Amino acid sequence: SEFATPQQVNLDVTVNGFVNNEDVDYYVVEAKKGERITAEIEGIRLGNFFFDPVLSVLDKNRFELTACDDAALVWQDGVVSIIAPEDGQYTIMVRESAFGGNGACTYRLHVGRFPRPTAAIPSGGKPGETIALRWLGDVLGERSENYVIPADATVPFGLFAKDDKGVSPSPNAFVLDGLTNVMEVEPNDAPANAPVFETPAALNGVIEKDGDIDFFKFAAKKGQQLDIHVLGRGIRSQLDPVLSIHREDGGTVAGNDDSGGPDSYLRFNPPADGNYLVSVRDHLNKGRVDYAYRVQLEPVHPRLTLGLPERRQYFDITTSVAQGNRMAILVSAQRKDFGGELLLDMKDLPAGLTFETVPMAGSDPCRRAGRCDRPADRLQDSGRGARRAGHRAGARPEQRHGVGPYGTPHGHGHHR
Ligand SMILES: [Ca+2]
Ligand SMILES: [Ca+2]
Ligand SMILES: [Ca+2]
Ligand SMILES: [Ca+2]
Repeated sequence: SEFATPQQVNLDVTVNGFVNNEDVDYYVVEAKKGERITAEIEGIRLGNFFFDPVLSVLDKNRFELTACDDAALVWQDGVVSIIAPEDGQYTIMVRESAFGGNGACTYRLHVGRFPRPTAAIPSGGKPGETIALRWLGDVLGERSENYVIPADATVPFGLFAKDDKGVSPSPNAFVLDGLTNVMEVEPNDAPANAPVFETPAALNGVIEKDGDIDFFKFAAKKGQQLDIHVLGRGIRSQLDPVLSIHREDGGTVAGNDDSGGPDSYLRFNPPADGNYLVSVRDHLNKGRVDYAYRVQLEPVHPRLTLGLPERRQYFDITTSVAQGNRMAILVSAQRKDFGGELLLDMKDLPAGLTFETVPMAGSDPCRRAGRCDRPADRLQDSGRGARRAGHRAGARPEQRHGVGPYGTPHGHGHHR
């Protein structure tokens, strides 16, 4: 469409569309002065195609009020919010970032008055506990609520912001790491003002303005190692964190900026008994009301990551085992902080199927095929049985940090 001939849409709808080459789509909405208008697009997150959308909001004079190409919250999709400065019409523009596009570039555009906070802290907790949640980054400002984490919550998990105007179209990331939450208390820009906590714990805060740095203090024993992860992008925050560990009497003993992405990680081996400080800041010393972080400090846990190397992203693996026949599945295993033999099992197989693997020795290069067998004499009746025997491989691979469908980092394969 053209700016002069946009498609009229109501507020609080989802528009399904697609972007062709050099295509720009215009949608116009009617809003009252002071109303919150948000547009959030799902393009690349639909997983159909490498479609990188850009959103803008224009007023009736074609003046751009706001625009967004990529936002950490929604990956390379965009999200824009305004408070309508006057009664009237506002135009939402959708295009591909390089003005490309084709029939596979489908999108879902959510337009409405719903809340759209860009961060929530604390950004994790224990199933069943009640937390004092702060919603940050909404164009109408911060909001707080008591929130009960469902006792049966499972990964991936996210929080949907709700108010009297609606519900966010996609959740904010929330980590179920079982750690005790510690909240920052400003001012904490100097070690002398650092709140004291005990490990293991998760520290939650915001680098809320340019130049902000947040200190926290804890006691450690010589040789008792800690794994320290800072989740910025891992909780879909725009913050690019820098982590440092300092001695109480001054001097930095460890630090990390990026660890396979903008987030920070280090394994801290305390050189002596005593008090230490953790500090978090932005790598460019920038800050914003939604630059949230979560620092996880835990003892070293053994981790196991299983993968199905033949799996394609966004597709589940289905294995069909023909009657009287067998099928092999390739499984990869990555051990961290433990060694020794691994034995795989597959639960809840359909009747008549058996599964067999040989142990993966500690010294093994990390791949092994599992085998499903289906003897001919066990399933006599047929066509139906044969179709039912198509079985989803149970060992879903763990995904990389931050690529879960709900933006919840769940690369931590803790085996406690
Ligand atoms: Ca984009
Ligand atoms: Ca802060
Ligand atoms: Ca601070
Ligand atoms: Ca970083």
